Amino acid sequence: MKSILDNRPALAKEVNKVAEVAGYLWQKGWAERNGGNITINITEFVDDEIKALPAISDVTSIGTTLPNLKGCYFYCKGTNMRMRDLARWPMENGSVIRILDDCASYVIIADQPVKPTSELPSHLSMHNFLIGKGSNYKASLHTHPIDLIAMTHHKPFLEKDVLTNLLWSMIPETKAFCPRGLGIIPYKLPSSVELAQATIAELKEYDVVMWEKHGVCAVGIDIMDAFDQVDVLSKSAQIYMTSKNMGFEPGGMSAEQMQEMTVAFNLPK
Ligand code: 2HA
Ligand code: ZN
Repeated sequence: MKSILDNRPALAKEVNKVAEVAGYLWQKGWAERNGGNITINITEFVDDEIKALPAISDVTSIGTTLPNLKGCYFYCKGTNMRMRDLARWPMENGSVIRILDDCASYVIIADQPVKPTSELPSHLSMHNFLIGKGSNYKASLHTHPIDLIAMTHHKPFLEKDVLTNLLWSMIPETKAFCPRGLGIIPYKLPSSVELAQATIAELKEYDVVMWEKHGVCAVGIDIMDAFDQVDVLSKSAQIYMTSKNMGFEPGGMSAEQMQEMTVAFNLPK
């Protein structure tokens, strides 16, 4: 079967990275059933032939207007599709969409009419925000990491930067590779425009945000970068939990050790 990825190695490489990450999400137990979603801004790979491709779906409303997305193209995981299937067949469990000139609706253009993720309003709002601030980030990831979600069931962890500082202090790499920390968003209905708006408000300060009792949302240069940030936070959460399971409160790196690290690695705060 013909695919939009045929003879487009640069585009195929990005979609293959999505498939690789989808496999990791499944292996980690972060992607039960259809859990989680991924979108990638692929506009830079769009040539005249792709621009001329006809719609293969009806025009569908996004639910919000996103002015920076005019003429943009995204690869999106399909709604109800499973990460474990996407890992093997990314173009059967996801599709490419074109944002229409009203900036409030889209059509699917390839390969098959797979309806995009239920979290499309929040994903596209994040891309709209990133473009607006001139960011080179192209990927948005939502997933359900067991350890990090469990931590949001404890009220004191929902205060600003409590989890950021706790997780950073478990192992030096976490601050080095997730230098902006972890934002917290109080529980909101999945897929809602309210959740999308709260997410972009937090992205001003963080690259990874927690949706209380639901999951994380991360942005990055590519999908690997977004995944790696969640992965280092999850590693820290595991060290915390393992220490608690051994019956003690982990001491964490001291303020001096954190400061030394921040200077040595030239980190922001
Ligand atoms: O796609 O994770 O939040 C399923 C979800 C929705
Ligand atoms: Zn979810």
